[in-house]
Amino acid sequence: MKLIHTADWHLGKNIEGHSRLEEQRLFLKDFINICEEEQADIIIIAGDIYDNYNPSAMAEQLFYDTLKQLSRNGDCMTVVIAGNHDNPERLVASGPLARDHGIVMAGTPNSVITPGMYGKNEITESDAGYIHAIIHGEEADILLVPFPSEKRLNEVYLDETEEETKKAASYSEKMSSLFGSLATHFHEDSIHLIASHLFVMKSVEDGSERSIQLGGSYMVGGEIFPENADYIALGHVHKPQKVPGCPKARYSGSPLPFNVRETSFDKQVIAVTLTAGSPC
Ligand SMILES: [Mn+2]
Repeated sequence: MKLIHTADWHLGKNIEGHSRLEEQRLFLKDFINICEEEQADIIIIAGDIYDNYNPSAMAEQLFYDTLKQLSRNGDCMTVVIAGNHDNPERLVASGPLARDHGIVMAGTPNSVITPGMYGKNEITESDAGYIHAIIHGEEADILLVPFPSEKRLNEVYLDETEEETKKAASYSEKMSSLFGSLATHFHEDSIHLIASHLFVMKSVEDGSERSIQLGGSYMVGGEIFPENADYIALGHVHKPQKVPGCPKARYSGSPLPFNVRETSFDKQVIAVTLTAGSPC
């Protein structure tokens, strides 16, 4: 299975009053070509599709037009999760229409995707934060954890511990417990994927990210991710990098520089070849 991972498009972003929409349009044209050339089976867009909660009609139109072309008439599955910049309800509002094009949209960690056909591929099983998909005959378990704010995380944080202990648990402990319970869905003979939008400690920011929360209480360690994940597609940090302490987790980075510091390194999208039971 060929996966293409991207994130942090920030469609509709202005810098000092200058619109970046034309540059974003050029990137997306490139991106559509890359996905076509690679014959991607699945595309993950790991959050921050838009730059703010109320994107312009032009930004929305650019997004929908791109999704339609990425779909290759429903042949490719595209998975979209919300980042901290996105309005989760608004982002997924087009979900029912997008489904015929193989597009799967998750706004919050407790989103449950309806099983069934998504374009030419199928979701056979689902739960909050989890789908099992059959894509071109290959099976994949995909954990979807859109930007988990403290409030949204508390809505899905369930375990056997007492109420008091639960309250005292740190953000990182809750995230670790969430991924632990989601990973129980992993089937042995399937590809194991994770898509999330969060900040992992020791990752290098370069200033154009809006802090997920001041004081760093939303930071998690690389060890919170399940060890048997094959690939972890992350969004939030705009510089492409492997996640310290978790080599299977990567930030694709944003496709365009959003501040001067970001002009010193190359931007990228990531292509990953996956086979169940062997390293990607
Ligand atoms: Mn971002």
